[in-house]
Amino acid sequence: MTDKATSTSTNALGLGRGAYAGGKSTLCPGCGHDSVTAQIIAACYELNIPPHRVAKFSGIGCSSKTPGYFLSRAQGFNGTHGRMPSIATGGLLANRSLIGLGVTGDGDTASIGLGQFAHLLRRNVRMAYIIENNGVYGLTKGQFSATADEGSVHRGGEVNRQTPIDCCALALELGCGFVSRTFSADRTQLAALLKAALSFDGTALIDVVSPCVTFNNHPSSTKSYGYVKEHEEPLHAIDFIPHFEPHPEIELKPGEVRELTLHDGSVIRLLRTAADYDPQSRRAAFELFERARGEKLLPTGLLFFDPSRPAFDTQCGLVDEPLAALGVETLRPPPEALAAIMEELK
Ligand SMILES: Cc1ncc(C[n+]2csc(CCOP(=O)(O)OP(=O)(O)O)c2C)c(N)n1
Ligand code: SF4
Ligand SMILES: [Mg+2]
Repeated sequence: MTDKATSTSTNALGLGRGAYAGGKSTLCPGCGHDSVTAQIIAACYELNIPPHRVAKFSGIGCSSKTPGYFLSRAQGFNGTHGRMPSIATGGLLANRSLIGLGVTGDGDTASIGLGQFAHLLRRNVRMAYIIENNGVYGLTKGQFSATADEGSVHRGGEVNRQTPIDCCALALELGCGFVSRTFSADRTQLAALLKAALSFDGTALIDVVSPCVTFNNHPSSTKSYGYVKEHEEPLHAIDFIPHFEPHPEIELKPGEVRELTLHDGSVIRLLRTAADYDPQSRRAAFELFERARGEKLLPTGLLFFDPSRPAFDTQCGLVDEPLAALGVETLRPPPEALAAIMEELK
């Protein structure tokens, strides 16, 4: 598997990268969101995902426009502001064969959409949920969003005095089994996390710090390229080995690598750093958030992993077939079944 595929290369489905492309981006040149789009295209191509099996969901914002720029052959629904989670929940329950991919902004998710986001997490809807987090409402000209750090300075000089909402800490609290944070300019980490999230059996959250070059990329912004480069603290080097690939042997001393297995046999391989962070410990994750807040650090990587909670469609006991494809004989119970129900209710 390589990132250096040429334009004539095809994946195992015989599709070129072009089959995973979308329309031309209309975002500002240099916007972090375009880097996320590029990695989504690469991840879907490299995972051999048939584009029509993906269901893209978004709300309103520059970030929520991006599903127009990748996988034009996928299914998609661009919802209203902050309401993407309920649309995604309905769509993914109605058709369990779809691969859910939500792209949203910090305003869409943490400001107007916070309630919807919280319920998606506690239900564990099976989808990759990407927040393109720039600390502002880019589309409406750069007002602070609910993830703007306390003390962050607006380009007009105004200081944010409010406590930020940490979407990863909230996800951990609400039982999410895949909590991660990365930076749009960290292509290797973002690529591995995207592939793992698309393969996870539950809600997989990726909070991507994705700078808004037009409204929030000045030196006193904590969501600028410069600030993130200086404060990012990668917890591990991360690699994703899909289930259909042989797992390469690597020459490392025992204890230097941690392998996390997904339900389909894919493996997330983490190369431990000196800090030896354990992403399977909730306590370690909460301590990390606390330390990061105090020391103004931005730990990135897989912050928490627990694949044990069943996804919402499994909890609901749904049939495998898309509901729209069920025949009338399945949907309409015979008179005896109705009689049995009536008998029970007596
Ligand atoms: C109900 C409603 N309220 C407000 C708006 C105006 N509005 C559009 S996008 C947006 C914020 C987008 O911010 P974010 O989700 O962070 O996306 P970004 O543009 O930063 O990528 C707002 C407030 C709206 N479209 N609908
Ligand atoms: S306004 Fe900001 S978030 Fe929107 S496209 Fe431009 S740089 Fe990106
Ligand atoms: Mg934003």
